[in-house]
Amino acid sequence: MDLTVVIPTYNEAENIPILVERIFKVFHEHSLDGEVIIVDDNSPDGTWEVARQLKGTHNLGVLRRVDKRGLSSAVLDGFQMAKGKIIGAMDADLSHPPEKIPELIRPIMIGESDLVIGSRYIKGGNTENCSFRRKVSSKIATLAVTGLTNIKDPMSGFFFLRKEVIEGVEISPKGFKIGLEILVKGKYKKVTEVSIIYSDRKYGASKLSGSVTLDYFSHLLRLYHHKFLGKNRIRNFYHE
Ligand SMILES: Nc1nc2c(ncn2[C@@H]2O[C@H](COP(=O)(O)OP(=O)(O)O)[C@@H](O)[C@H]2O)c(=O)[nH]1
Ligand SMILES: [Mg+2]
Repeated sequence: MDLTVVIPTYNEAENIPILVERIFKVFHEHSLDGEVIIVDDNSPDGTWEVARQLKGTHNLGVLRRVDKRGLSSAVLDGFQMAKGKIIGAMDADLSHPPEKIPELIRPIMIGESDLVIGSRYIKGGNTENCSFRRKVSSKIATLAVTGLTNIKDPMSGFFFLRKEVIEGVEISPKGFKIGLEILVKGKYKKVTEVSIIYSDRKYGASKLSGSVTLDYFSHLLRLYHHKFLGKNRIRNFYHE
């Protein structure tokens, strides 16, 4: 199988049918042998049930977790189930355009890259419909990681990688930024950014809260510690 797209969900019942249709349309149009895995943490709005009803003819897996909560751990559980040679993640809230998937996986498919990030902050990328507050907090969060990576949008939740990049790597299930964790700890030679237009959610609410922000900074401290005091200090800072 070419690729697996993992979608973490929490209260995304309105978004998920629209997103799933768009992804499989893209797979079909580009003759991609792909699967989608939705990892839902027992959403009160029944996202897992809505997702199960979409299975039909689609190559769609639904994991309903009742004992766990958290974005990064959901993506990791999805990766465990993945059958694709290329694995990746995207948000459920229609912020990430699935039509970009072929462009994102191409450098990996042709062996030019190991990890590809959908980037808002390179030429051609942008954010739409985002409040000023949200734009500023995203920029601050991104500035805070400049010592960890020179990637322009390391906080992106839209990314793909060769499965081997995280094989045998200890990836923390805590936190909201699994892509950043992979950028810092993953085994890769080349990482590429591909521009995307990010559009803020129309339906449902963001799960980013005060406690998530605190978690974010403690996560960053752990990653800085890993990078500068850990065993693999120099790995992956400079990307050509
Ligand atoms: N499974 C799971 N998914 C989550 C959790 N928190 C957020 N998500 C999903 O992760 C994605 C990003 O979350 P979102 O609230 O849009 O974050 P924001 O875009 O940073 O405001 C969405 O698809 C959410 O439904 C969680 O605790 N568990
Ligand atoms: Mg969102």
